[in-house]
Amino acid sequence: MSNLSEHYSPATGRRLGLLIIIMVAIGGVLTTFWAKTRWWFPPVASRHGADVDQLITTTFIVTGFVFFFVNLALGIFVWRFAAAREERAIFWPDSRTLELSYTLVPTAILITLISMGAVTWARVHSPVPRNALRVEALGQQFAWTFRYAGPDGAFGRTAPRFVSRQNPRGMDQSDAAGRDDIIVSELRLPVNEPVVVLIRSSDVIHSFFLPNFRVKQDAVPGMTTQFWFTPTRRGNFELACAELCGVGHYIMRGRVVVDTKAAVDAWLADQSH
Ligand SMILES: [Cu+2]
Repeated sequence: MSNLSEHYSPATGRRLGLLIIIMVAIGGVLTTFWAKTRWWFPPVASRHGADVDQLITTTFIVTGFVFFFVNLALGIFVWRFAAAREERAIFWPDSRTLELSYTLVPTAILITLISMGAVTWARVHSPVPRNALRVEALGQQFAWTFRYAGPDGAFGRTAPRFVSRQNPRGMDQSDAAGRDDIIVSELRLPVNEPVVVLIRSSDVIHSFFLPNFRVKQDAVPGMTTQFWFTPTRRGNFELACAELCGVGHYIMRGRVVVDTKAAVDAWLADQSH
């Protein structure tokens, strides 16, 4: 029976160890920093978005340290102990201190990260403020349209039996509340005011994704999902469908304009006649 270690020299072990340290430990970290300059999140434009970013940054720092030191240690051990023929590893049949520390330290770190996530999640998904502007977003292959309640502040009734090509929302024409509803193809929101988007789909599952606002919520046929947030910056932003929903998925984009309340109100008044 041939001894495997005869085929490997300490030099091979050192090269392999060095490769792990350079490629994984150092290369992985540098690549992340480089990627951060070009493929990172777009600038945040919502109140809760800042909390989400903070959470992601903290998670990256903690897991980044673990990633770096674990792979550094792996590289060092491969370097140091490769092809050591006579050496026998030092081991403990059991070590209370060691076992407790490698169990409790990761547990504490994970519980901290998960609690921070749970707190942020609870804040993001807290009850909708009473004064929030209500807008309905409808996803259909392959576009988004929006409905504002109009001057009466109430959405007209909808029902599945009214859904047709001309009436993808299923608006009930006999409901007076729906007569002044405003249906538009772009979303305009007042800055620094809470908005709740009621999200629907008329065909398959889509996903209402506003990268700048750190908002992502599935649009599910047969139900209304929702997401409330507060835009904090004026400007034009992208809405994308983030659920592969068919051949035209890639064109399923929309525009979100955030402006002063007066400008949005004036625009809405303009749409209604
Ligand atoms: Cu879609």
